[in-house]
Amino acid sequence: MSAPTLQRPAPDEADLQRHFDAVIAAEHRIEPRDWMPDGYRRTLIRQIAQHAHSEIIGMQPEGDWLLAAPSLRRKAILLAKVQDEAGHGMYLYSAAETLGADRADLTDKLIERKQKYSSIFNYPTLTYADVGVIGWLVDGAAICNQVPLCRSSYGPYARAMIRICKEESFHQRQGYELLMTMMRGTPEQRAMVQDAVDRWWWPSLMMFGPPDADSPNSAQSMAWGIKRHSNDELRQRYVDMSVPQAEVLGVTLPDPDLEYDPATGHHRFGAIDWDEFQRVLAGDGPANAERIRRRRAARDDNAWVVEAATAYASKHGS
Ligand code: BYC
Repeated sequence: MSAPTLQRPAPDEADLQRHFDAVIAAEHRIEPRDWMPDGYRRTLIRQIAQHAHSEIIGMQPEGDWLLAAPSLRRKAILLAKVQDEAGHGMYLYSAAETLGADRADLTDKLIERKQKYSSIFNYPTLTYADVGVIGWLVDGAAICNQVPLCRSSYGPYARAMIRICKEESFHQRQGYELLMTMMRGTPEQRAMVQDAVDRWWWPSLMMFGPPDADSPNSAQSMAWGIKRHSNDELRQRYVDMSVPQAEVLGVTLPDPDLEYDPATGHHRFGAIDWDEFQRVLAGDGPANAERIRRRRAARDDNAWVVEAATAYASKHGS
């Protein structure tokens, strides 16, 4: 007669939920094999996929200047930056895969416009000053938004963000250095920088998402420790950070209502055009159609490479 096997009863859903809540309350990390509520998994896949899509689509506006960079040095810097964005996309798609998402399925959802990417990348880069302003303002906003995500409650996302933020800091500095160089140049170069700042300032404020009162996901995402600060908190932090940088650079931020409030220690700023934001999200920004068209072409034109690599891998058992 064989000895009876001792089996612990499987924990029921309420136990699992209690354990999950305790991990979140203790500010520990949830890891891929841990039980998690379906809503937590869905929210993470949504946010991480959108973030990955933003990195990949974000290669386009700057990539447009690779063949027209003004010097070999600028070209090498820009090439490295655009390659970094591809790397960020890869880390993030990998993080989404740990949640059970399929990478090809996410790419399809981006192309079919079932998942979003950052509104900012639907604006065109008209001059080389835009490359500098993307580095300064867009990467600056990204750092502001993403440093707190290094403490996100989901382990693979938080760890991916650490490396991404280090690289984003380099991106921000290269942008600022490029703008500093242009501002020390000719009146035409200074005018190009001011024009780029005028076009990118308001869209960069929109990167932080809708106002807290109109942000359907914030409260739950903050309760789960996915987001650490609200959209408006981060936007304010970004404005406060950018004003002194604009002064050092010698540019004017295009907001007549921008003013320091000594009572709060923050800068008040003017009304954001949320209609424009909604139009861009709905697919009607200046470059939405072009961004998706190129992404679709990249998938379709390169499908044979994926097929060949898959066939090779299956033959060689890897
Ligand atoms: N653009 O409830 P909310 C980069 C959507 S990469 C488009 O506040 P949530 C870089 C939002 O998704 C920059 N959509 O949402 C790359 C939601 O839609 P769904 C990307 C936006 O998630 C290359 C709805 O509006 N960074 O910097 O709590 C070169 C309601 O919003 C936007 C990240 O992805 C927007 N701006 O908060 C250079 C960071 N804002 O899904 C630079 C990670 C909101 O309900 N993501 N929506 O249909 C986040 O931190 C958060 O997802 C957000 C939004 C703060 C963006």
